[in-house]
Amino acid sequence: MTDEQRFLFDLQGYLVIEGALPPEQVERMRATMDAHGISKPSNDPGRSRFSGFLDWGPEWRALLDHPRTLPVLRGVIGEKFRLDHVYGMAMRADGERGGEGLHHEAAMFDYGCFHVSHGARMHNGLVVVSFALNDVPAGAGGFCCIPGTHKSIYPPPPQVYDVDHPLVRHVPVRAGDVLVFSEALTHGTMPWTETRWERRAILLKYCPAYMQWGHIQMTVADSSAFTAQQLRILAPACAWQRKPVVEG
Ligand SMILES: O=C(O)CCC(=O)C(=O)O
Repeated sequence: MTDEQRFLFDLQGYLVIEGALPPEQVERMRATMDAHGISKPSNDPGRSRFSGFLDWGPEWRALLDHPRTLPVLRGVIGEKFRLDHVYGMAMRADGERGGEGLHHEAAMFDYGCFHVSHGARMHNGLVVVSFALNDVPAGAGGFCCIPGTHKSIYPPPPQVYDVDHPLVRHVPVRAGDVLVFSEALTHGTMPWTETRWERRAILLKYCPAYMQWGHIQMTVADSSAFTAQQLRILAPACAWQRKPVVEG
């Protein structure tokens, strides 16, 4: 993780890594989505979700420990982290407005969402790595947040939990970019308005190795297809004698 990335993540609660996936790979991944029948996308973030893609081949499995995101995960969570759960989002501009508005705030420790500094480093609970498979132009919809709320001291007043509130920032990205954010950030999804294409995003949610956020442990169809490093990321939660993700 670079000093600039560390500064930005600490300041805003999110950062964007540009051009992590080359255009040919993005194209192939979109085609794979089509082949798996990810159709009838909805503008309701809650109903636009799909899963199972870690079993779709090496390019999908490689998202787990992508060389551009791995250093950031090591920097914001630490050397011992795990994948908690994943889902993709396929959103269509259909005028429907869905349920997943702004949510979360700083210091939701009991809920596994936190961002704190101790000594010379930051510690985060649930952290999201979101790969964009389509361009998200300014104002098109998709991820939005109130920058800095991952460490605000006072609870946000109810009126800011509205995607139209002036404090809420939309975060534009290009296909192939990755957005990394803390779940302690007040964030949500703006309705998708770009009619020429859908929003397609792949979200991987990581947490410290000692913690499990979701109520079920993630499973994959064939664990022999994953590398030893990827299997360390997929291992169930534990603290005692946990191995660092990156060996050596
Ligand atoms: O990318 C988005 O639209 C936001 C996803 C979200 O709200 C979350 O991961 O908790």
